[in-house]
Amino acid sequence: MKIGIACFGTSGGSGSVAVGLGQALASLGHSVDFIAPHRPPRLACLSERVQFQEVRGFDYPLFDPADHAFALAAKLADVGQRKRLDLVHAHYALPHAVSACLARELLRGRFSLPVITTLHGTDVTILGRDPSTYALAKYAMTQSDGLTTVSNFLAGEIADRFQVPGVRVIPNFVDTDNFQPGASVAGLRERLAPSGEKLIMHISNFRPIKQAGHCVQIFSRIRRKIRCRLVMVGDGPEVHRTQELARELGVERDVVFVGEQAGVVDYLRVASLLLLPSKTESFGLAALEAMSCEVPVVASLVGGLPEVVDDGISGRLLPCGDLDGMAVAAAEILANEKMGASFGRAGRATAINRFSADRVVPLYLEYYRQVIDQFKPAMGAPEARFVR
Ligand code: GMT
Repeated sequence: MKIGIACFGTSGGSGSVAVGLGQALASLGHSVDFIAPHRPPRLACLSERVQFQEVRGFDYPLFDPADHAFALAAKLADVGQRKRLDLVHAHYALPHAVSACLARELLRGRFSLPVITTLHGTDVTILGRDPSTYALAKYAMTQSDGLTTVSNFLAGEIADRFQVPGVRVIPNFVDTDNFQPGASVAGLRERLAPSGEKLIMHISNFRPIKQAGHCVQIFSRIRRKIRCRLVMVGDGPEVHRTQELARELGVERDVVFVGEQAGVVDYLRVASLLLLPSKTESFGLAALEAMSCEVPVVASLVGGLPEVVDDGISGRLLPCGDLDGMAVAAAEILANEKMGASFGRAGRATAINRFSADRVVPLYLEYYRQVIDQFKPAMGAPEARFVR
């Protein structure tokens, strides 16, 4: 198949899933065109089967550079027809799914371009709450020819908030060959833990929903009992405020902000724990990637995380905001090597048995074929509905 993938060019979870899916599809012999404003950070290498089509804003003075959605629709229609794509897979409702549906309509009567949308989380839980974006998000859901989401939790949110039932749940996945325990890059552990401290990792895009400040508050509690350091991986709007908080709590010497890192796996390989105290997570890809590297997870008991982390088996899940509870749970794991190793082994088993690319990517392929088969005959029916 020839697949177009519309996604963010940033390092957030939906972009990471989109890149992982495209690369897996290419390794199975399909050809994939990524269509985005910037090359996604994890899209390391291109080939004749994996290409990147940059979406540039219209060079027209009256147009606001923010008119990205129109430029995306035009690019999708151009690439779709020129490369005779079998379908477009839009990751995230806005702007990707709306632009993909517009591209399909631009081609109607000349070329059939089915649209499959995957809803990833904040496109439902945040954009779905805001009246100015609710209608657009609902349009994306009802006009897509196929609709998937990443957890049963989010499928429930979609049904409740948008009255769109029967969304296909295809979970996020992890490349368990890449995300596996092992030697990290030379010197990284020594640089991060010069006195052999245990390393607690937080990996996110530092948006408010991640509650990075809670990580520092939890860490300040753990540090009283255990020699450890907190490594903050990623970048985003909350970094500066989180650095300020570390200074206020007097722990700034043991909290390391390393910014965006293409090699997240290298940091996970030197971690003793992943901390993810988010306000909500539709799935929590960072937790799955940590588990695949045999890193125990302490996270909020919210959203889709209980579908990923088994409390007391591969990590600990505590109520969002329970800083003392998360600190006690984390300290217990760090102090008990056997517990940490057991949680790590169980986490990797979960990654391999439930969320590996080998298991999940075929589910997308089967769904693609269903949607294409359903779409072609109904090509003339403007009210084509998505495959349930
Ligand atoms: O906020 C982020 O983590 C980025 C966001 C996104 O849409 O890029 O992540 C969402 O999608 C990820 C991949 O499906 C999920 O693992 C995250 O849980 C989800 N984030 C939230 O729901 C807050």
